Amino acid sequence: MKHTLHLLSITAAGAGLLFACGGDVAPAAPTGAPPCGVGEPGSPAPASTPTTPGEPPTASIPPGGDGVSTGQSGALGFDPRPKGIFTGPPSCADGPLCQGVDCCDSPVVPGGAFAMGRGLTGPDALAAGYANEVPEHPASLSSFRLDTFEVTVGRFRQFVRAYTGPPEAGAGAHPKWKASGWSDKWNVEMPKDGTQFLEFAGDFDCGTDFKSWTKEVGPNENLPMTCVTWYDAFAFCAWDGGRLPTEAEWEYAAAGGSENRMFPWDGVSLTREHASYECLSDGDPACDVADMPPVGSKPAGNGRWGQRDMAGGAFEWTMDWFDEAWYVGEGRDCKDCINLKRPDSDLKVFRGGDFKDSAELLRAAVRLYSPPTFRADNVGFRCARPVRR
Ligand SMILES: [Ca+2]
Ligand SMILES: [Ca+2]
Repeated sequence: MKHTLHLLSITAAGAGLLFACGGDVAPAAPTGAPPCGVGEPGSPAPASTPTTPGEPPTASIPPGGDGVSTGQSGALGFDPRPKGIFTGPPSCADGPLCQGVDCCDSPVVPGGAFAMGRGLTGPDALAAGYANEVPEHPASLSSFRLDTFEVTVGRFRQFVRAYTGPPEAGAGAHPKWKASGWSDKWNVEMPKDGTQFLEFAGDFDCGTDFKSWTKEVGPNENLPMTCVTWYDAFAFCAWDGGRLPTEAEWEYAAAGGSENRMFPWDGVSLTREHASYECLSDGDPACDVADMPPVGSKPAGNGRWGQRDMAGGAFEWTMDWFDEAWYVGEGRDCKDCINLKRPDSDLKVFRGGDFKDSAELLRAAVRLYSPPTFRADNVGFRCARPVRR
C-alpha cells in the first residue's frame, strides 16, 4: 500500500517545472514555453486531460473504507453563531465545519529557522529532483498563523456574496513587507462589483470534470475552491482578514520547520491515507470527481502544526513571484523573505501537489508556477494570518 520513493525518479535536468494548460501541471516543459492562453481576465482555461494516475496501491481498500466518502459532502455541518458579535474571518461567519473543526481554524506556526529547499543530505534529501529546489539554504521566519484547511467552496461563496469590488490598495500585505499588499494595478484582474463576479470568472469552470464550484449551495461546499486566479486568492484572503502565505512560510509549515521533513507528516512513507493524489482517493483507479475529497480528509498527513492537505488536495497559491534563480540570488539567505519582483516570466508560485497528479509533487520542497491569471481545476489556496488577532 505504501508508495515508495521510486516514484520520485524525476530528472533534475532543464529548468524544472513549468505550467501546462488548463489544470495539468507537468514537469520538464522547456524554458520559455509559451503561456497557455490563460492571460485574459475572465476567460476560463482550456480543458485539461487529467494526468495519468501512477501505479495504484498494492493493498485494496474499499471505496470510503478510509472514512473518505465517495460522495463529496464530507463533514458538512454548521455551528450557528450569534449574529452581530462574530469577529472572526467573515468567510466563517455562519460557522461552517470542516471534518468537525471550524473551517477557519488557523494554528500558530512558531517562527524559527529551517533549511529551505531540497537537501543533498538529511530528511528531505533526494537524489533526483527539480533543479529549482536547490540549493538548500537558510531561512528564518517570524511566527504566523496558517489556516488548517484549504479554502472551501462554501467559504469562497461568502466572499462572492459579499464582494463589492477589488481590495483597497495595500490590503493583504505581509506585516514585514508593506509593498506586498494589493496594488491598484491589479484591479483590472477582478470584477468591478459582485454582480459581475461569476461571469468575470467564467463561473469558476475550467472546462473539466473536476469543477468544485456550484452556483447554488450544494454537496461541494467542503471541497477545495479551485479554478481561481492568484488575484482571486489574494483578494479572498485580504477580505477574510489574512493574506496569502509566502513561499518560505508555506514550505516551513509543510516541512515541519527545523525538522526539514520531506512530506508534511513525520516520515517518508506515503499512502493514500496521507494525501489525496494520483486520483487514488476513492480506491478506484479511474480518475473522476470522487478523487477530489473534502478538505481535511487525510488527517494522517497533517503537518507538524496541524495544517491539513499541505500535500495533495489542491495546489496552493503563494504570494511570491517565481524566479528560477531565487535560491541562488536574493532569496539565498531568507529572512521573512518574499520575492516581490515581477519577473519577465510573469509567474506565481503554487505548492503542494494535488489530488490527481503524481506523488513526486507532494514533497514540501517542490515548486510549481504559472501566470497569476491561470485558472486550474487543481489549484486552490489557503490563507495566512497575523498571530495576534
Ligand atoms: Ca529542506
Ligand atoms: Ca493542498
